[in-house]
Amino acid sequence: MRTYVVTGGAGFIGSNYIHYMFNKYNDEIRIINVDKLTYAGNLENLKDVEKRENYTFVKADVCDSEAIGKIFEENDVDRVVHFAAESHVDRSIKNPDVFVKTNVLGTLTMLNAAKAAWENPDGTFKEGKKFLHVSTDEVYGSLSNPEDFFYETTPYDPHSPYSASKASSDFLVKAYMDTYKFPANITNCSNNYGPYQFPEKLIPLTINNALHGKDLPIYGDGKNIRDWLYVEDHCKGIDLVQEKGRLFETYNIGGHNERENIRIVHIIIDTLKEELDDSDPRKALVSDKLIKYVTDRKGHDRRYAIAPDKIRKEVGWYPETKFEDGIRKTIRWYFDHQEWMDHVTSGNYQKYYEDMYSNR
Ligand code: NAD
Ligand code: TDX
Repeated sequence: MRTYVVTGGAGFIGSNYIHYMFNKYNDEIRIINVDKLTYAGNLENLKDVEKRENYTFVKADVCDSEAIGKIFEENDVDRVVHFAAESHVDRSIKNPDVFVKTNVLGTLTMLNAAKAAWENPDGTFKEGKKFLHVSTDEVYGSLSNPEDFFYETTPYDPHSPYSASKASSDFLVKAYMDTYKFPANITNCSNNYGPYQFPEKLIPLTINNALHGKDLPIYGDGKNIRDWLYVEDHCKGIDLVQEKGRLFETYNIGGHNERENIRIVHIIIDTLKEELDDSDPRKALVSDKLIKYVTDRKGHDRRYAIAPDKIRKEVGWYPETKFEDGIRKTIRWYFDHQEWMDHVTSGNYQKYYEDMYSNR
C-alpha cells in the first residue's frame, strides 16, 4: 500500500485531488493530509473521506521542519504531492511576505524532510520514492503574441509576488533534482475551476456575487486571457505524471481553453439563468447589468496559454472536460453547496472583500 503525503489537501485543488485519488485507488493507498488550515483550508471539503481508515489529517505548517520531519519519521512515505501554498495573486500584491515564507521556505522544508527520509548513505535514493511539486503557468510571465504558448522550455519571467515565489520554489526543486538527483517532478498548470474553490478567485466570486445580485468586478478592460482547466483534469494529470512521467522532468498542464475574463463572466451569467428555475427568486437578480469595470490589478499579466504537447505525448493526458460542461457542473455544485459557501463567506471574508473591492 503506497503512502502519500499531500500538503495543502484542505484547499481547493488539494481536496479535489484527495477525492480523485480515493475514487481511483480506494483502499490501495493511504493519504496523510498536511495542512495549516489558513483562511483557504477547509476541512468541510473532506467531510466524506475523514472517516476512512486510510486517511489521516495532520494540522501543521509546511515551514515547521520539526513537525514535517516527524511525519516522515513516523511513516514510510512513498509519495509527496506538494500543493500547500499561498495562492491568490491579489493577496500577494497586498502582503508578499507570507508568500515567500510558505511558498519558498515551505517548499524547502518539504524537500529537506523528504530528502532526509529517502536518501541512502551513498547519496542515492530509496527505490520508488517520488516528490511532485505543484506549480503554475504564471511563472512563465505574460504572452503578448497571440501565436505563442508556454512550453516547458519557456524561460521563467514571473511578475507578481505570487508567481515570483512559485518560480523560486520551482527553482529549489530543480536544484535538488540537479544537485542530489532528488526524485521529483514539477507540474505547471493553468487556471483551475470547479468545486470547493474559494470565492476570492474569479469564477466562484462571480457565481456567488451574481446569485446575490452584487456587482461583478472586472479588472481593467476585461480582456486579459486565462487558460481554464477543470480541476479534476488537473488532478488526473498530476497522478499520471507521478506514475507514468519521467523523473526529473517538468510537465505543463493546460486546457487549450483560452478565454477573456469578460467572456467567462458572460458565460457564467448565461449558464446561471439557464440553470435557475423560474420560481427561484435569485433568477431575477442575475443580470449583465451587475458587471462593473474596476481599477486594474497592478502588473496584471495579459495572457497565459499552455501547450500541453509534452504531457499528452509522454503520459497520454489531455483536458477531457469541455469548458461549457465544466462550468455547468461547477455551477450545479455551488447550487447544491450553498451552506459551504455561507460558511466560507462568513467572518473574515467580509473584511477581505471590503479591503479588496471597496472604492476600487
Ligand atoms: P488554495 O489557496 O485553495 O489552498 C491552499 C492550501 O494550502 C490551503 O488548504 C491552506 O490551508 C494550505 N496552506 C497554506 N499555507 C500553508 C502552510 N504554511 N502550511 C501548510 N498548509 C498551508 O490553493 P489551490 O488553488 O488549491 O492551489 C494549490 C496549489 O496549486 C498551489 O501550490 C498553487 O500555486 C497551485 N496552482 C493553483 C492553480 C489554480 O488555478 N488555483 C493553478 C495552478 C497551480
Ligand atoms: O474580481 C476579480 N475580477 C477580475 O477581473 C478577480 C478575482 C479576478 N479578475 C481577473 C484577474 C485575472 O485576469 O480574472 C482573472 C483570473 O483571476 P484569479 O481567479 O484571481 O486567477 P489568476 O490571478 O489568473 O491566478 C490563478 O491561476 C493560476 C490562481 O489564483 C493561481 O493560484 C494559479 O497559479
